[in-house]
Amino acid sequence: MAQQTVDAPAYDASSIQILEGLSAVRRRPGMYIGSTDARGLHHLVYEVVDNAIDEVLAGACTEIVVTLHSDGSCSVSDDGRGIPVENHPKYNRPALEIVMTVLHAGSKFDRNAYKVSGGLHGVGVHVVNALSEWFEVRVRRDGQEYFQRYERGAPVAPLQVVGKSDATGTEARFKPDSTVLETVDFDRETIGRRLKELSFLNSGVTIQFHDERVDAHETFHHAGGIAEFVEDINQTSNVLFRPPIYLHAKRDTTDIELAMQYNDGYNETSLAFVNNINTVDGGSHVVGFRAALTRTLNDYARRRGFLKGDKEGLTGEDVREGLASVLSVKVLEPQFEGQTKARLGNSEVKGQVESTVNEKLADYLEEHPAAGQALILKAVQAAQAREAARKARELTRRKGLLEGGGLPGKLADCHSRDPAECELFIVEGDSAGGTAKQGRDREFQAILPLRGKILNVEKARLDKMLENEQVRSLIQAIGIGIGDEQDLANLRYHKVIVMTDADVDGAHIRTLLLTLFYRKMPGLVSEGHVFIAQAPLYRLQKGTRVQYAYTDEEREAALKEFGGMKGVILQRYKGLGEMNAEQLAETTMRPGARTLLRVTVEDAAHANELFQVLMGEEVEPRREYIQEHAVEVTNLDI
Ligand code: 0RA
Repeated sequence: MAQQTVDAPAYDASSIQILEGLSAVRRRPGMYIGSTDARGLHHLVYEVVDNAIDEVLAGACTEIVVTLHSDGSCSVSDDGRGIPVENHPKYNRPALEIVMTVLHAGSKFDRNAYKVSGGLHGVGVHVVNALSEWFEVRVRRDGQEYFQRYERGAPVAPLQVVGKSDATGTEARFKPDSTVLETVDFDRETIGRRLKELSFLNSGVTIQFHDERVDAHETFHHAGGIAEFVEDINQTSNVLFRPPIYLHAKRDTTDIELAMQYNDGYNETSLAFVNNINTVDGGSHVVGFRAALTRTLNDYARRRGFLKGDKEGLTGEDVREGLASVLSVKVLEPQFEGQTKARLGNSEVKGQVESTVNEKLADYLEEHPAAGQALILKAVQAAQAREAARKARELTRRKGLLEGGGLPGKLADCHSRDPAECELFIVEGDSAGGTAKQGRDREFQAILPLRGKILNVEKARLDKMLENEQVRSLIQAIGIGIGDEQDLANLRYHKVIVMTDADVDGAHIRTLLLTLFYRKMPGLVSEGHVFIAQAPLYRLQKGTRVQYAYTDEEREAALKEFGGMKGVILQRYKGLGEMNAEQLAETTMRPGARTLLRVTVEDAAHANELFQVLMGEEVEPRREYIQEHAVEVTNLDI
């Protein structure tokens, strides 16, 4: 069939406006997608996927297929209604072209009531288009198949009819532009996590995910919705009751869904979403949920005689110990606040969530006495442990543990007293510790060697943790305290650097340390003070020429540079202890020469999964998992 042009727009004032809009996006991409790093890159994928999810919310779409192609492009196809193609009177060109090129065009078509706008969300497909080397869109609707291609945001030809089709839907394929983005390398796991999350949050959809670069394929479909999400979070834990508590209600125009289930651990994994956006900084919906949980469980505990009348009752922390929960609300006009726009501001939502949870959770407890008793006993025990921990803290305070009263004997401190320039290297074992001491710059680099097992904090409460010598040394050296008595202002080193062997044991110790920081000194991680030192895996020498390789790929590249294996001495480092002090300094410790990775905590659910697999009983999957996922880090050269 001959290709047929739908509409041939003249090059007029409105097209100039459009091009100006797109070049504004290309000039300041960060303003639209937050940043131009990996996070910004993945934001492009989420933007297109969110548009397909809007079709799901409108009840018009059940299948989404996301593909990472070998040519560096990503495609997202859906079986929704298809982006409208009819002429847009204001611009006198097809609506599709307006959606693809003009600010917030999508929001003009009222596709579903619960819109995501503001902040970094719902910026519009045109932003993805503007930041793509090319973008091809294929729309099936009204019996036709339409196609248009754009390059760096501008259409290269008018919209065309390319065939007939009984189906409806949209297929968008784009190649991110490496001249405006720092990285164009999609991370399968990052994208897969978000797609999985979306499939829990929108139980009717099936999302297929293909990574053609490595021939990996996954299908996400969770008819059980957020209740299944909670089961997934708890999959490696011992749960106190099954199935999770689930409630769903509508208050005014706000749609409220909550699933929760306790496990026998001590930590909380609670996720909250507003219109499918993960509000990591909480907000009014979370405040309402927490207030209702504390109030309802206290009422129940008192009525059932679990709390004596004179006792002060259960605190919020008590009732959230061992809690896994997913709260998903849909709000008509969400106001996202905070620097990363990850907190819900709408104050009316607090009361709506609070009254819903109060009412429905009380009903649940009446109808499920066995589950009620199990969870209330857990909270009462948490309250008792809190009291024990308070006493333990008093004791340790008297011993001077928490307030800089003395430093651990094994610490080789630095001279400088300016925390901003000071660095603490946490090293595995006395022998590597000795080498690090010789190799350091004692002016600003301190060394703390740790010996033996570090306590598994996932399984221990504060009072038990403080009995562990390694943990006490760390707390003393770092200086900010522990538990709810932390003060980041007392941090003694602005860089806390974990330096472990590049083997499985090293990865294990590293993960234990990061678990400790993440769980017990969260401010240290979120403020970016935790780093991982990257030690080389190989040393290559030919004559007087020496080169270090940090990965197998680098080793291969170095061998090539040296002109092959001939005459090359290749040394594989099995541990830090095999390097001499000068080598360790020049490869791993000295600013300017070393590579540090800054530890970020992106995704509480993901971190929880890692820690729980790590702490599980099965050794083999655990080892594999640790090696594969050891830690979420972003590269940072210092
Ligand atoms: C505007 C209006 C309608 C649908 C869409 C946009 C739409 C956009 C995208 C982006 C990816 N997939 C999409 N699917 C649909 C409503 C159309 C109607 O009412 O028929």
